[in-house]
Amino acid sequence: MDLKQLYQHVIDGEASEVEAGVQVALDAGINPQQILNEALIAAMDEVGRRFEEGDFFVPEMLIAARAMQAGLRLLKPHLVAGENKSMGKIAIGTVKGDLHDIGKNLVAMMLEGAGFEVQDLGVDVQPETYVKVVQDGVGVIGMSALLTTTMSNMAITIDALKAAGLRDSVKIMVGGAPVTQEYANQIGADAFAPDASSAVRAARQLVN
Ligand code: B1M
Repeated sequence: MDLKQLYQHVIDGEASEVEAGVQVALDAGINPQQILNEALIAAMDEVGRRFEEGDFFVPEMLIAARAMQAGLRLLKPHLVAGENKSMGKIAIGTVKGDLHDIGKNLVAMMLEGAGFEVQDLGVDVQPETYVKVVQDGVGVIGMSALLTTTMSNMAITIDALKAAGLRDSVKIMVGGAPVTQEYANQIGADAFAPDASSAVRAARQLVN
């Protein structure tokens, strides 16, 4: 099984073929990060492109996402470094109105591997939920958004934290495909990360 074939199985939404393909690739000694980037993530980009062009619809996107997640479960133990020292706690979620969770899950997985205690808030996370976790003592929160229409809920969440008098008690990291460093600066986030490995680097800086 080469990576091109694996890439195609993700696009076609063939979960069991994706699982088998990831296993074969791992057994062949292919670097797990390369499997992730060149097959799984690249395939999701292509799925997004086809959706944009009207060749794919939501069901195809969903089936491809499930196939990707099946592959990701197998890759997980190979991607995470397994750091034992606790680096602190991070609560991470996908913002209100947004149901995309593959990227958020990947970031959570890498953070866990780097020794952070991760509280996964799930998807469609209301600003009040972030306020509550900060009230409960979490020092770093992560917000993910995949839609241009939901990005603004990052700013709304930051405003809710300010209104609750909690902005100075928490560090905030943001990310997701439409999010940029410029946007992070504009809304007053403390860090932006374009991908999961940079998210780990940024989180380390935030807790230091
Ligand atoms: Co959606 N969708 N989707 N979708 N979907 C996109 C995002 C889209 C770009 C497709 C397209 O048109 N090309 C488009 C958004 C357009 C826009 O706003 N500009 C889109 C749309 C329009 C929609 C719907 C509105 C479609 C509809 O119903 N008409 C709908 C919205 C539903 C909702 O959320 N309310 C919708 C639904 C869905 C599915 C449910 C079918 C499914 C999601 C399933 C799931 O997540 N469980 C889905 C999918 C799969 C996609 C694409 C194809 C793939 C997303 C993905 O998983 N990428 C996507 C196209 C694309 O992104 N190319 C698309 C792989 C993932 C590893 O990357 O999430 O970017 P990503 O995460 C990266 C980085 O961004 C970063 O690290 C990750 C790892 O490198 N990162 C962070 C992410 N979060 C971070 C947080 C951090 C730091 C870094 O700190 C906290």
